[in-house]
Amino acid sequence: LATLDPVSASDLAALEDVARARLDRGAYDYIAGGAEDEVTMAANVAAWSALDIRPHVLRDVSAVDTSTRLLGTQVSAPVLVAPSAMHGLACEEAEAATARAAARFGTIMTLSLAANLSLEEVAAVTPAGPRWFQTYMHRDRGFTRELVQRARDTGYAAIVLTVDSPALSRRGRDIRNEFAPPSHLRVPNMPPAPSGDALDPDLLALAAAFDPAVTFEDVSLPTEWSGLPVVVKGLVRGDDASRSIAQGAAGVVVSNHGGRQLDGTIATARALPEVVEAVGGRGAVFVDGGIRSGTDVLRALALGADAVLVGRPILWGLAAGGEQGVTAVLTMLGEELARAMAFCGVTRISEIDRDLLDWADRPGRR
Ligand code: FNR
Ligand code: LAC
Repeated sequence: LATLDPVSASDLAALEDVARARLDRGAYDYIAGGAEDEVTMAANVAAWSALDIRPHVLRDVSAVDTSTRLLGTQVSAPVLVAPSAMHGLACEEAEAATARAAARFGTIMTLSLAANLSLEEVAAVTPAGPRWFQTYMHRDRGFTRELVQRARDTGYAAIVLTVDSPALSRRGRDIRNEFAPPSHLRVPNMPPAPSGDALDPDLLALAAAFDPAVTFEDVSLPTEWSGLPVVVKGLVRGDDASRSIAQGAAGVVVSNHGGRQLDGTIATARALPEVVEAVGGRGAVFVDGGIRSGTDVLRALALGADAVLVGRPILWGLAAGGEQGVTAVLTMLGEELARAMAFCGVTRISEIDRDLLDWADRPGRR
């Protein structure tokens, strides 16, 4: 393999090619794949590209600033690291490399419950963060409470409560590959398996500890336990978003888990406007799924999102070049966003609005 200079990879697709060449087939497919026919996974990407932009010209764009504030945290660009399981599949340093890259770039690293490092280990490598911690509601509420209190005690600034996984999805690639994570990987934040904390070879068995009986009434529990704000991740409907906020969530992530849960779910770009309207400024609105360029970030912000989360591209960067590769991905997205803003005649994140898109309800649209 040629040694990679990730900064020279011209775009995310090129980085994915490098990652594909470096990873085992099983690991690559686990990351790249989705549920069932992968219709939603593809629709996520296509729906962003389908949004036509109406750039302004002749405005002074000599100084473009992509920085913004999210739930009290200043970030250099509204591009966050999505929670994703087992970074040890992509890189030996695992989540430590991802967290360092996010901190260096100046954005929030969302650590997955299914990380290969403990939340304390990741906090130790990036004490200043910024970091959020993602979990599910476990059947064992006491375990969940201890987890979010450990997150608070080690400087995580918010709890991301993922709610789109009440059942196990069927992922054809993993079934065909008989994918099992390598036995040296641990998932130290998960409830202990009967076999100790070694990773269960049946990956999806991990999800057996998640409580399918969780409801809106439970949304406020992590805040009651830890004092941290809760962001509800994995909804695509305005009514669910509104109810989450009414039950005490500080924000929501419009997400279909990157097409890894219910295939056929609406693309997140298409679901976002309804959620923005229903939340009506009462909380933060984030979105993920298929964001592959800075122009996509601009589109999401134009539809009313406060920020985006990025999943697979982070893992391609990690596999291709470790910490440096993740830094390259975030830098590419940040620079592309700044460029798209300049082309659109806007210099601040707060100036990006729906008027920049050829939107169906725009007056005069044919
Ligand atoms: C995920 N995702 C995810 N989400 C979550 O809440 N907890 C998790 O542990 C994981 N694990 C995970 C593993 C892998 C390999 C992937 C690709 C994704 C979903 C993730 O947070 C996000 O919603 C999607 O990845 C966004 O879509 P894109 O950017 O990958 O298209
Ligand atoms: C996944 C789980 C771990 O999407 O969230 O693979």
